[in-house]
Amino acid sequence: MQRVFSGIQPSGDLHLGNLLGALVKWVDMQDDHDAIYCVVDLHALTLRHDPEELRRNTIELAQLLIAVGIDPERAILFVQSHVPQHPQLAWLMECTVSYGELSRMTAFKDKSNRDGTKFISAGLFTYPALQAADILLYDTDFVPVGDDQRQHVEITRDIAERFNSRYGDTFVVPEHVIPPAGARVMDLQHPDRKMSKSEEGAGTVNVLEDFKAVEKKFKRAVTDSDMEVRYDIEAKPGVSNLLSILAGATGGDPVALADNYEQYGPLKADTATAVIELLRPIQERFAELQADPAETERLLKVGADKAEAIAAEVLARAKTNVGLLQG
Ligand code: ATP
Ligand code: LTN
Repeated sequence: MQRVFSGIQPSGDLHLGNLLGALVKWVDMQDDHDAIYCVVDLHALTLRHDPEELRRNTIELAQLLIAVGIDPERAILFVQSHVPQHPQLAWLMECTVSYGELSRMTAFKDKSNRDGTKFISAGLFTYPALQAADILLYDTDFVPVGDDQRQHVEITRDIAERFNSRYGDTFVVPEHVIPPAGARVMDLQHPDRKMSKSEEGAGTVNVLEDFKAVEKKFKRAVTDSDMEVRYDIEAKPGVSNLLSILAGATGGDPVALADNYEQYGPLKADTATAVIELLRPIQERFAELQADPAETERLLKVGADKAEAIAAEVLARAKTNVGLLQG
């Protein structure tokens, strides 16, 4: 069976972009793939954070992933810092990627600018090396992610190919999987930028959000003044975003869905309803899981043991090929 790996940061509240851009695909792929999913807590250290909040976010995110439909019996679900091979392989990755390549990463440029003149950690800069380690440690064939992660999967492929050509066949070269609808969910208030955990506000819909608030956010979503419902990302970013969300939530096609609407009001109302119906079972299941954090911790431990068994073998292969003595 082909292997799937993906990760998500415990850096804030899970939102609709994460759900439609990545998690829906994660759930789908666990049926016919050998699936491994990871809460990447080490990645969350690259920006300033509060330790207590990180602990809470990590366990909550794991519970949310289970609530969304990741089945820890079928997929391996674990926390990155529980498997020490990740930062170990990351060093080999750092020595296989160049300063120039890392400097070209748009996520780094965005996040280092967002923080303005404040502290920019070295970890934020070398972050793609850790991500490459995450992926390559599991002989991964496919990486389901949102469109914003395309460049990080590309650099992972470049690193794998370079390592293989320098030191002999070591890593599987992975491919990204980006869903057609929902790949890039935009902020409802600023449809020119992606919905993001770190930019919460009236334009971000959280998976755990109260339904009244969800309705209100869609009602107030920014559209435009020409009143025509048409899927055209360039000319009509706000309306196209609503159509993409509706398509992502119902499994439809955004271009075809546009034909059902003549006005913005009904499109907003239907999109809100579809999103609420998508969120309802997730919120119910999350409430149950939240009542028993010890059980989630147990499941994560089982996941980490399974992950480590695979990662240890791949790391040993990489260490041998690169010329390190086995200890
Ligand atoms: P931040 O904005 O703080 O970087 P994030 O919201 O992008 O955080 P991540 O943990 O970095 O969240 O992303 C988890 C997954 O969700 C990734 O696969 C990413 O591609 C996807 N994703 C994030 N935002 C969106 C979005 N607006 N539309 C579609 N997919 C998204
Ligand atoms: N960089 C990703 C999170 C991430 C990831 C990974 C995704 C870390 N390691 C491995 C896929 C595979 C992000 O910010 N969304």
